[in-house]
Amino acid sequence: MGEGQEWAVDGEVSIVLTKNSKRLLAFLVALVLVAAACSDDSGDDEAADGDGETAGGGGEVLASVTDANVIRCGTRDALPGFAVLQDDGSHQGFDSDFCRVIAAAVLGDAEAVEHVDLETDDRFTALQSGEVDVLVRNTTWTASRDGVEGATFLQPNFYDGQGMMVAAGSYESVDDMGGTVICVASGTTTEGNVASEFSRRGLEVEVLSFENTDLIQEAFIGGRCDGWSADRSQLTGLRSAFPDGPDSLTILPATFSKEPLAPAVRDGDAAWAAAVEWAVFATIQAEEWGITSENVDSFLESDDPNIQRFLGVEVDGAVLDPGLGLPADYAYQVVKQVGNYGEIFDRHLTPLGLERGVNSLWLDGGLLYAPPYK
Ligand SMILES: N[C@@H](CCC(=O)N[C@@H](CS)C(=O)NCC(=O)O)C(=O)O
Repeated sequence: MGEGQEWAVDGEVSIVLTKNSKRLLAFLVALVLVAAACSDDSGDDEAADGDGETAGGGGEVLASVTDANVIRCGTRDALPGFAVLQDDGSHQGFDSDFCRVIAAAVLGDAEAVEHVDLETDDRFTALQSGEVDVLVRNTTWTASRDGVEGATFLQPNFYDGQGMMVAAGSYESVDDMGGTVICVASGTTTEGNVASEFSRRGLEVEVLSFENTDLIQEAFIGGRCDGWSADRSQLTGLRSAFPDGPDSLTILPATFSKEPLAPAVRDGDAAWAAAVEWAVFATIQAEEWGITSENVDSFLESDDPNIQRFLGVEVDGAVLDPGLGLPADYAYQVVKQVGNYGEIFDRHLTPLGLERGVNSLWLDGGLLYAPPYK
């Protein structure tokens, strides 16, 4: 993508015994059908053992999270706008709120979250080892990570792209930065992208990698870095909190990668993955219907059966249970306790000057689209 160019890209089945015997019967019929469908699935053992079983793949994490009544969410403590540890010990930010979205959906309590601070380099090990149940940590979904890190990536909560930040007045374009030193965080997509981008432009570069952003900032202030490269959203947040003030830094116009930042869970638990993913979808769908934390109660009286189902209201004498292992009112709890996608964005990212851009709803030309809850 060229300089100055606009960036425009692009269940264990959870059986809930209710007094409603009809519903149980319908469930058992569905279960038999699923089993039949699976046995028909000749030659594809992997599908039968995994996602092919709909709400049946794994479920251990979903069960352990429910038992513990808390979600251990891998995140960060010093990323302005996304996840910042406050003096009172709470976490504030866009990613922190998506940890709460998952807790509100699964446990009905947005505060049932243990925010686990992870260094960039340690995040996949923490996920693989079970130290955390989910990662919501400005983590880019890539093929290699999907393939070798034992991670299942879900609906991105922020579509980003990599950029370059420099001292104001020092450089106008990446093309002017041949032979410079660029500072990045280690264990990130950022490192490799800098090398590829400079090579693509026919420029020499030295990449200096640091464990975290505090160290990058120190090096930058100490004059060791000509440029600081990271996801644009991060650069925006970091610039806003820069000790010499935001105006002392410029983010160059070029965006030179796709960085879909997505929640990730450990491979092998399709039920847990589905629960997390549908929690994120709820924020998007709620925004599409104009349902907010403020007005959600009025929607409980909606005449629209789609909205009623979404909020866990009875339609034709039954509450929809799609077999995701989520409580019927999960979307209501997400919106009521945390808000819809737009509210979360406005709370944390709009104040930084970030625009919705590709993170707008599909109806507004963006990439955010939730499948129907039916
Ligand atoms: N999205 C990229 C970069 C994510 C990342 O970890 N960035 C670093 C560099 S800004 C970060 O979050 N640092 C926060 C910190 O370690 O303080 C990835 O998944 O590799």
